[in-house]
Amino acid sequence: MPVHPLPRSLRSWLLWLSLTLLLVPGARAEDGYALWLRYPRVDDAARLAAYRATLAEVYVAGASPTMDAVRDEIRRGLRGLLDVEVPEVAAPTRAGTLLLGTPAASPLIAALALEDALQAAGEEGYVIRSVTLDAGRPATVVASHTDLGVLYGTFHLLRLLQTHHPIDDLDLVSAPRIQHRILNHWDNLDRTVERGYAGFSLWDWHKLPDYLDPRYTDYARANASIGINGTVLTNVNANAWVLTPMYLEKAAALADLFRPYGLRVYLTARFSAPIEIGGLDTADPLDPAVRAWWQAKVDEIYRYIPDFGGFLVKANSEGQPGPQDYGRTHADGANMLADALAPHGGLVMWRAFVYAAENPEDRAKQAYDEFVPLDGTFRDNVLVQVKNGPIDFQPREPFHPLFGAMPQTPLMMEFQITKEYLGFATHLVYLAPMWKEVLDADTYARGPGSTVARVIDGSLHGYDHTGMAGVANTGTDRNWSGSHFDQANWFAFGRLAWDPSLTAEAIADTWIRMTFTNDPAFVEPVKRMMLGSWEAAVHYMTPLGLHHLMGTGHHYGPAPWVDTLSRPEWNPVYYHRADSVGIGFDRTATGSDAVSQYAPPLDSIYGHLDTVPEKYLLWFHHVPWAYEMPSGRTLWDELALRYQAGVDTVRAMQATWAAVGHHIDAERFEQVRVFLAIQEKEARWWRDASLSYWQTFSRRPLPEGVEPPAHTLDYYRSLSFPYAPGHFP
Ligand code: GCV
Repeated sequence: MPVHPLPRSLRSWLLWLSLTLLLVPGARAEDGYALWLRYPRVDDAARLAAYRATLAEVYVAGASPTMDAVRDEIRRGLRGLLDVEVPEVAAPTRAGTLLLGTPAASPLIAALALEDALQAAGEEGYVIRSVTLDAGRPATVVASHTDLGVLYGTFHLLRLLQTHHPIDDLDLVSAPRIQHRILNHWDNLDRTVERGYAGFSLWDWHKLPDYLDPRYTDYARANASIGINGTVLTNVNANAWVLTPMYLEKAAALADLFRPYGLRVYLTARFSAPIEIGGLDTADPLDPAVRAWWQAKVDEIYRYIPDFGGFLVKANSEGQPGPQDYGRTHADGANMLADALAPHGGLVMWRAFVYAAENPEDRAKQAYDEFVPLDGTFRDNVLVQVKNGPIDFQPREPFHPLFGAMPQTPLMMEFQITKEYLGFATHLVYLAPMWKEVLDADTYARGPGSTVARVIDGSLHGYDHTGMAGVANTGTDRNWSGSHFDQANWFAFGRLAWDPSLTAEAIADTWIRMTFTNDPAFVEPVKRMMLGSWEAAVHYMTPLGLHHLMGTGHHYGPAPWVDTLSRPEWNPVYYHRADSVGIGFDRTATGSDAVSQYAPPLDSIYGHLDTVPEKYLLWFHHVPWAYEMPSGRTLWDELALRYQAGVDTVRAMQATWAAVGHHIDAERFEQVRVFLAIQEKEARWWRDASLSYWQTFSRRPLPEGVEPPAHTLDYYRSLSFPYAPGHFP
């Protein structure tokens, strides 16, 4: 028998690696660090020749740190994609000049009569156009009113090359539909990341402000490439220390690095900071000493960071201090901070994620009850930041009823990019379809067509400020997001914040081409896999409107049986209400009446069993196990088959991946392959644990086609994960 010094799995992996290197031209190990900003040589010879002719030289107008970033990126991009050194010239010399700049910086660009298009592009938007210069020479221009717009346009042009689009007849105008496109880092000063599954925090606070990790610049590049223009550096479960001079100096160093990329720095404000670091004995927002303290603190912050964006605040929620501790309202608290920030042009993003243990009302109703009466009482520089759904980033939720219900208060969207309730970094779940479902939902606030997207882009109510926040999924892992496919969610968040009307499919298509390859034999199946991945996770975790069934604290895996936590609304049994009759939360008029928080006709659509969309059935209704579903099956059978469908889809994803892997590098292929295997195992766990538990109520057999559980319910109940990542009790 031959003796193999290496284990079999490692041997086959090495074989795979060497075969890939031999067989796939240009395939080399990739670790994912470059994100979607890989610039590999264009592998279509005709396209490459056309690009080289159209982009034969580069003229960059203007000198500023942002224009330096433009120069750096175009050089980097063209060097990689065209595999030639494209010269930078002081004036066009031949056919095929790429002109990058503002009309203010360049008479040449000013002479191109782009004014109408530039007007439409606004401050951050840009124009990309194929033009003819005086001498009759064809050229391409990327222009904007601002240097930042030129940078955004440069990334767009590179995207066209990366996705192999023709560029000889361009006429594009692009402007963001949302003003504040912001990442929320739930990063702590000790570098742990709440709900972070990609290692530790990117911010190395201890070495800042002296050591500036080159990764900070790549972070800024990545964000600028997708139009993100703000970053909240710290966790909403805030630490007042970040407002002390020592930390402000560190935050300022990051702000200085990010500035050329248009990325503004924001911080979270702990409401009790005047007590904790200010030596006061109250944080009452109406107390003159407290107000003076915040004013002085804000003035100080602006001395460190002259373009500081403002504060994000979680108050009177999950134990965080807030104005209600002093008998004041959320508006009193937000307005105090807003008054301090207003002279500097700063914003307050005040979160509507509030619910209280003492409040016996359905948790799904509490934020609406709290905030709607305050509509119109917030200062002009306050935005209320609302999670996409009324509970908490569940695998699927109906849109939050606050959207459409506060016409006089700018509401901004809060999505979660990190996958706290969606399988952490190992499960492949592409989130754009979920975000699109919410953005495209009709609130009916002003009749049909009053979509959530129109609420947050300000067009429905005429808001002065608009914003979209995404809870970041980045960390120190080499691939930034913990998995290669989670990069797609960061990318999709930025693209949707720029333009919520983009489709999930178009975003996936672009991302796959930039991140892996343009080969349609890879792009098409992988795109289909991504587009079906969210629904698959909903099926194997929380089908038909079920929600909040995850393990206590860490939210890893199923634990629908938990009923022992001190706060009722922290127990999964609060949400599913399973009994011998049926399952689901009655939120109709006979139950908590949460449906009444939705505008007509949605209140009635959601409120009746025969009209409620199946996907929200158990969110709004307690439904008998024997209830006949539109499919003709009983609810029990339908539920069980949904769990099975989720598992089956993951298996199909595994097969897809195995079939297309040879189109890409072995390193990324292998990690995705293993992660899909983990996902399949955990999808079975979800199915088996959940169905075993539901069966104790339904007392019905599993329908044909559903695999029997591998273990007993007691086994699933016995599992415990005290060290699951992302959770710091
Ligand atoms: C930052 C959920 C999460 C918490 C998070 C909270 C919030 O409850 O589990 O980790 O805290 O949402 O959004 O404030």
